[in-house]
Amino acid sequence: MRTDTGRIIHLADYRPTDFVLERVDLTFELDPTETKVEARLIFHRREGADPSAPLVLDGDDLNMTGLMFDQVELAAERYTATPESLTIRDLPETAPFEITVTTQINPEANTQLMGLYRSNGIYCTQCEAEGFRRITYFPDRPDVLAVYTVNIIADKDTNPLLLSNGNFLGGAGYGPGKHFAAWFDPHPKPSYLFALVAGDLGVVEDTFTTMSGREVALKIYVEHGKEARAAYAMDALKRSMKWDEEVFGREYDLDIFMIVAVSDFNMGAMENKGLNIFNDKYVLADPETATDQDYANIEAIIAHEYFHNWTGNRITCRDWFQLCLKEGLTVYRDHEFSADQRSRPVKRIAEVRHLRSEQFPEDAGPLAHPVRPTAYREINNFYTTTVYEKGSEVTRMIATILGRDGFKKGMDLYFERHDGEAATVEDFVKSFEDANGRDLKQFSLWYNQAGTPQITVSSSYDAAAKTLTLSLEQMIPATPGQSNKEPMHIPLRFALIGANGGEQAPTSVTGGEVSGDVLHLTERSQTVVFSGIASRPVVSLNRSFSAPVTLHFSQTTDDLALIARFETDLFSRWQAITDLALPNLTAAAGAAAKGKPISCDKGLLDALLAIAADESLEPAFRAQALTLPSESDIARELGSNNDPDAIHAGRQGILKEIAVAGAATFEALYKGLVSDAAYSPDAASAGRRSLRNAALGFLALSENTPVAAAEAFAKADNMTDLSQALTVLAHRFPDSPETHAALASFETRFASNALVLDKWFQIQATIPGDGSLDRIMRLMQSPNFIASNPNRVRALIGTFAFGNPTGFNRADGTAYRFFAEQVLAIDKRNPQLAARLLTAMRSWRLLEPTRADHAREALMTIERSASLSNDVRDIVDRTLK
Ligand code: 0A1
Ligand code: ZN
Repeated sequence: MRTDTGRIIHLADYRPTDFVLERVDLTFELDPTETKVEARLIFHRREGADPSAPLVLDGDDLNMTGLMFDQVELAAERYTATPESLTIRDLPETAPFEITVTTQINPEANTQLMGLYRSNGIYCTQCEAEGFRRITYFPDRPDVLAVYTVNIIADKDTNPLLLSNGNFLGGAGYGPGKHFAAWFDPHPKPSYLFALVAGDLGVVEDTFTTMSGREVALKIYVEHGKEARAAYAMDALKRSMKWDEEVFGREYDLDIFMIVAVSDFNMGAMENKGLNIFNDKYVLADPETATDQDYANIEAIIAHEYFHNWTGNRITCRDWFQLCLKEGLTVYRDHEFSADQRSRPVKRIAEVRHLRSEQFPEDAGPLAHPVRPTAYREINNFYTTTVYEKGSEVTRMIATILGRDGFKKGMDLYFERHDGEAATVEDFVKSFEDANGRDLKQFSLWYNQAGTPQITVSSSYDAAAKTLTLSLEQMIPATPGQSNKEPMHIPLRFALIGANGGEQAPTSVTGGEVSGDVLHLTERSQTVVFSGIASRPVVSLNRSFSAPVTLHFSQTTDDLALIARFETDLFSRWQAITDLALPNLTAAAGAAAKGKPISCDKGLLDALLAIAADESLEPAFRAQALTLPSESDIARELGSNNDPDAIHAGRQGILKEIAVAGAATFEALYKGLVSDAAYSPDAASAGRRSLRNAALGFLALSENTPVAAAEAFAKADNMTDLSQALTVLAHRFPDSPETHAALASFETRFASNALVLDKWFQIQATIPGDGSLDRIMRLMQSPNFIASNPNRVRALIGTFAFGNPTGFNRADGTAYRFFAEQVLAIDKRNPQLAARLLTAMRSWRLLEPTRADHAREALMTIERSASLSNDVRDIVDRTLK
C-alpha cells in the first residue's frame, strides 16, 4: 500500500520527460504468486534536455530481479532501485539505448486491484491511473506514448486464453504444459491503457464492418456458462460502433475489439486499447436477472468505453489534470448516444437528477474542485462526478453555444490536429475557437472555477410597452482554495410561453446576446428586455438544462402549472413539477420536525395526477414526474441544519397524500399496464414497467397490508418487476411475514448469481429507520457477504452510507462510528474503494449540530489512524478542513 507522503502534485509544475520512450517489449511469465515481468524499453534523450539528467522510472511496491543496459548487466553504482523508483545515471547524450528490467510480482496477493491481479482465477490488469508502475518500472505518465509488443507465457491448461492490446501476432507451445502468445499494438499509447488478461473464459463472437469496409472481429469474454448473458452487451457494442461513425465520423482502427468481464473491479470499466476490461455488472444481463436500469447502464458503459477509443486513446491526456478532456467529453458522447437510442427528454431528466444528487453536493462541499483541478495528492480521488458529469455538461454547453454544425467543425478540427497526441483542455477549446472564429476565453472559466453557479432571476411585464424585462444575476459560491470568482458565460435556453401555451417571439432584444432560443448570460448582473411581447408571458428558463446551474426564480404556482401543462420541452415540464413539489416537501419536513400535520397543495396533486393519467405522454416521462425529489434533494433545498428523520417523515407524508388522492388512478395504471408480451429491454417497454411500478409504490402506501406487493412479487416474470416488488415490500412492510418470505425466496433462488445477490443486499441496505444499522451488521455476517468483492462491499456498505439517509444518519451517531471502522478495515485491503466510500460523509456540515458533531468525531477517528493510505488520508483531510 502506498502510504501518504503528503506530496502534492501541481499542474503548474508540468514539464515533459527528459527521455523519449521509443518502444516497449514486455514478456510475462504468469504465475499466481510469482509472475516474472521483463520489460525492454528503448529510450533516447529528448532534444534540448539536460545531458546529465538521470532516467527516473516510477515503481510502486516493486521487487527488481534484474537490470541490463544495452543487454549487459548494469553496474550497481549506475543505478538506485527502491520499491517506488528506479534511477539510472550516466546515460548517453544522444544515442538510443535499451534498458531491460525484470521484476517479480504476486498477482494473488494484489488486493488493491491495481496493476496485475487475479479475479476468480483470471489474470487481469488495471493500470489507470498509476497501476502500470505496480507491474514494472516505467515512465508511468500519460504523455509518454509508445508502441508495445507483449509476449505472454502461461500454463496451457488453466490459461487457454492469453490476451493483450492490439492485434494477435501468433502463439505456440512453450515447453512442457505451457504456451505463449504475442500481441502487437501499432497505435502509440500511454501505459495506463496497457492490458493483459489470461485464464479460461467463454466467448461470444460477432463481427462489425466499418464504414470503409473493414471487418472487425468482436469478442466478449465471460465466465463459462454466462455467454448468453453477454448478448445485449454485444448488441450495444455494434450500435455504438455504428453511431460513432454516423455522428462523429470515427471509425474503429484495429482488426479486433475485445471486452473481458471480471467480477472484482474497482470501477465500472476500463478502455484499454482494443481490450476493454469491465466490471461484469456492466456486461451481463438477461430478463431473469437484470433490471431495465441494468440494461440501460450496460448500453451506456459499453458505449462509453468504446467511444474512448477516439476520445482518450487516439487523443489522450497530457497529464492527469486534463482528465476531463477524455472523461467529460466521453460522458457527453455516451449521453448523446443513449439519448439517440432511447427517449431524449427522459434521458435528460435522468441525467439532471443524477447531476443534482451527486455532483451538486460535491461542488457545494469540502471536496469541491474545478472540472480541471490544479493540484492533487492522490489522482485516484479525482475520478469524480465533477470531472465526469460536470465535464460532460461543459462540453454540452460548447455545443449549445456553437450550434450543432459549429460543434461538429470543432470536433473534426480537434481530431485532425491532435490524433496520436497527448493533449490539453486548451488544445480542445482552441479547436472550437479556430473552427468557428469565436473567442471562448470567458467560457473556459467553466474548467477552472469550482462551485455551482447560482442564478437569481426576476421578470416583469409592461403591458403598455409590450416588453418583458428579465433581470439576472450570477453568483458562484466560494469553494476550497477559490474565494473570488469571475462571472462566467452561461448559455440559458428559454421560451416565452403565452397563456394558451403558444410561444411568443420577441421583435427585438436589448441588454444581452440572444441567439435562437439561447440567452447568453455573461455579466455578473444583466437586465435583458424583450420587445414586441403581446401579452404577459410565462418564462421557461434553462430549457433542457442547458447550463448546470441552480436557478432562484420565484414563479407563481399558476405559472409553474402552465409550464407543466404546455411546455414543449419535456425536461422543463418535469422541472416545473419538481419546482411545484419542492416547497411542499420542505414545508412537510418542517411540519414533521414539529410534530404538526403534513399537507400537500391541491395544485401539485392535480398536476401530478393529470400527468399520471395523460396517455399522450410517454409512460417513462410520467414515471419520472411521479418520482418526487429525493430526501437528499430536499436536504439540499433546505441548505443546512438538516434533520434526515424529519425530511423522511415529511416526504412520506406527502407521498401518502398523493397515494390516497390518486388511489383510483394508480389502481387503473397498475392493472392497465400489465403486459403479456415476452420481456424486452427496449426503452418503451421499460417505460411502461417504470410507470406500473411507480403505481405499485403508491398503492402500497395507501393500503395497510402487504397483499398487493406480495402478489406483485409472486407474479413478476422479470427482474425489474421482481426487485421493485421486493423493494416495496421491504421498505413499506419491513417486518411482515410476507417480506421475510420474499427475501428468503429471493436469496435461495439467486444464491449462485453474485450480481443478483448484490440487489438483495442493496434492497435491505436502504430500508429506512433506526433499525438499519443492526440489519447491516447482521447482513455482514451472512456467508454471502464477501469483503474482497468491491461490488458486494458497495452493495451493502456503500448503499447504506449513500442511499439510506435515516439509517446512516442515526441521531446517536452509531452508524458513523460503524462506518469509520469499516472504512479503516477496507483501507487495509483496497484503498481506492475505501476512499470512495468515505466520500459519503462529504456533506456532514449540513447536518443539525448533534449529528454533525458525531460525524466529525467519526471522521477524526479515521484521521487519527496511524497507517492510512494516501487515498483515504487525502479524502479525510479535505473533508474535515
Ligand atoms: N477510464 C475509466 C475509469 C476508470 C478509472 C480508474 C480505474 O481504476 C481502477 C478504472 C476505471 C472510465 O472512464 O471508464
Ligand atoms: Zn471514461
